[in-house]
Amino acid sequence: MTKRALITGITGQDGSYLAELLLRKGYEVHGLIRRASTFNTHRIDHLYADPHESGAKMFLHYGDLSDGARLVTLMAKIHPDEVYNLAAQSHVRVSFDEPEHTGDTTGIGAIRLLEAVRLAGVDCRYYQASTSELFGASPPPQNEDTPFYPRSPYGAAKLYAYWVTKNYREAYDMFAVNGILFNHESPRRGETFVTRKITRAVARIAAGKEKYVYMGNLDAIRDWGYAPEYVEGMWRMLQADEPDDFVMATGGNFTVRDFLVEAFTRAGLDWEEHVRFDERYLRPTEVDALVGDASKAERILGWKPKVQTPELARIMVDADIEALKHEGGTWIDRPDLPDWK
Ligand code: NDP
Ligand code: GDR
Repeated sequence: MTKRALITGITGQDGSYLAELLLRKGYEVHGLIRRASTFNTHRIDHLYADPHESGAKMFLHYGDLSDGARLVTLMAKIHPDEVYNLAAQSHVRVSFDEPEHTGDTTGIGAIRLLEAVRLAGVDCRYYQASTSELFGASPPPQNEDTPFYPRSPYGAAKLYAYWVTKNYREAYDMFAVNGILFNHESPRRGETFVTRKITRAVARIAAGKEKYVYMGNLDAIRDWGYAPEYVEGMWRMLQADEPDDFVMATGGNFTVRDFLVEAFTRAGLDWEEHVRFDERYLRPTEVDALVGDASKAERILGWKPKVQTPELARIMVDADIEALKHEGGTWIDRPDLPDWK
């Protein structure tokens, strides 16, 4: 029997890699997309086949995590075997500007989806995209037993989503799990997250299109892994014998400055000549250091990432340099960034 998956957030970085993975594994993939006045499916266009054609395996449905009734209708219509809740207002800095919206989608959105599963009477496995931001101010290394101490409206909203997922597991015997994922990046990373902002700027500076990139706190420590490896971890979590929560991380310990050095050096540039400070990119409360201990995932799921942060930086710089050569012709190039990038 063909397995059926529903992915919320399918148009995002992780959603697109997960859709690719599941299609490769023979799944029928259903994705929730938001109606927008412009197309927002550039990351998954290469996977799409006209549903009128025989053999189409990916189907997109309009919906929004703020619309609970629609989620119930879709759940009843699709009857998925696996649900991956990846949708969220996922930008930490933006969550200070839009705290209520972030709470509504990133937090309450999760319970709307869990309720939709319950109300539609669907027997499925549920994955919640939890995050290392839950640990916030708790010092590294962080694992499944580290106390949570979120430092942003985003982190607090994800904390709610984490606990309702665990609660539905205990209250209704659902196979509902949290993947507590540390930062993971790729050439498909949103352009306003720090790694992609840097690698995109490196490409543009190397091509003479820009001279400077404006940055915030360079001392923050992160554990940056490679997104395609992490979506494989999500899938493994839903194939496990028992529902449980897992940290996924590389264990690497790098500052934003380290990432800058690696990325600029890859293009033969001196980062100090091109990086300037702008306090706009500081956060009212910062998460100083996130370094994950993913030994439980390795022990129980056999999951171990291969790509470490320096190699990731090189992959992303190379991809952005390549994308710039085809300026205007590929989805990767987006010259019209808003001013909060
Ligand atoms: P992205 O920001 O790239 O993608 C977010 C997705 O959510 C997009 O498809 C977006 O749709 C969708 N979305 C946003 N709001 C709504 C809404 N109200 N209703 C329906 N869909 C919505 O995130 P990533 O792919 O990087 O991350 C995936 C998930 O994992 C997120 O929940 C994130 O918080 C979490 N996470 C990410 C980590 C990372 O390092 N990448 C680490 C840990 C957790 P649209 O395209 O229309 O905007
Ligand atoms: P983060 O990612 O907040 O860890 O959340 P982001 O890339 O935005 O920031 C990482 C660190 O870099 C510092 N920083 C800057 N950040 C941005 N965006 N822009 C800048 O100019 C800049 N300068 C310095 C930040 O202060 C921060 O310390 C990501 C998201 O994907 C979340 O959804 C996810 O849950 C976590 O990772 C794990």
